Amino acid sequence: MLITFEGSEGAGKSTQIRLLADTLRARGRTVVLTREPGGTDFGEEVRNILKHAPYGDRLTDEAELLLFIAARAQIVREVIRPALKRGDVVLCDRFTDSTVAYQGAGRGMPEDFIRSLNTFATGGISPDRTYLLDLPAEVGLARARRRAEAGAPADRMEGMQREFYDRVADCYRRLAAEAPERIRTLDATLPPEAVFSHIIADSIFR
Ligand code: Z5A
Repeated sequence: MLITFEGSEGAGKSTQIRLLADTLRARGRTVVLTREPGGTDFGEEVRNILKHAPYGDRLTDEAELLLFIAARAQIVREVIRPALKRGDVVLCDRFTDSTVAYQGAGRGMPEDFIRSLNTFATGGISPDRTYLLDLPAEVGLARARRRAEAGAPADRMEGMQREFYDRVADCYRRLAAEAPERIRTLDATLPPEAVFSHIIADSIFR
């Protein structure tokens, strides 16, 4: 089973993934926890370039898109596919929908092209379930601001204008409306335990 978590920055994806991994492991499941961009040696280097490289401001939108896709091609073949073959549960912090939302709606690149690149990178693997942690852009930005004030390093991907994050959030809501059988939308303004109670009540965990 491949389960992905999507949403804006600060929506609580990492928090929910940890809760779900702990619960599934306590039930005896083998869980592989991974993230995008990242999850492999190559992917983590790409992540560093995308988020923190000093020349990051000069990275073009096109190069950025292809880096996300390259990291995805690697994680699918090196981590996700083998884990699914073993019968493990794979929990992935962001996946294909992020590229549609951020590079498509956010950066304004053609969605059809991004979907084709996603299919190329994944070899057609699609999540069995996606949890969309839906959060108004201003709440996510405030959570990210608090993190920056607490000393987190500057992040190239978090420097966009408010309109960018509104487009991302709107795109996620549209994707959820288009694929209700896969994507479950959760109110990420609720306390973490309340959000998790909705996830663990999902019939796929019975
Ligand atoms: N990106 C892209 O553009 N295209 C792609 O194809 C892919 C990614 C795959 C990855 O950054 C960036 O890459 C991301 C999209 C882009 N960029 N932006 N901007 P990342 O992995 O570093 O960050 P993130 O994915 O945006 O996650 P995050 O900011 O680390 O947040 P999170 O994992 O969703 O939330 P969290 O760490 O669990 O919680 C954040 C804080 O809120 C923390 O202090 C928690 O204690 C608190 N929190 C968590 N849940 C709650 C609730 N329910 N209430 C109140 N407070 C909460």
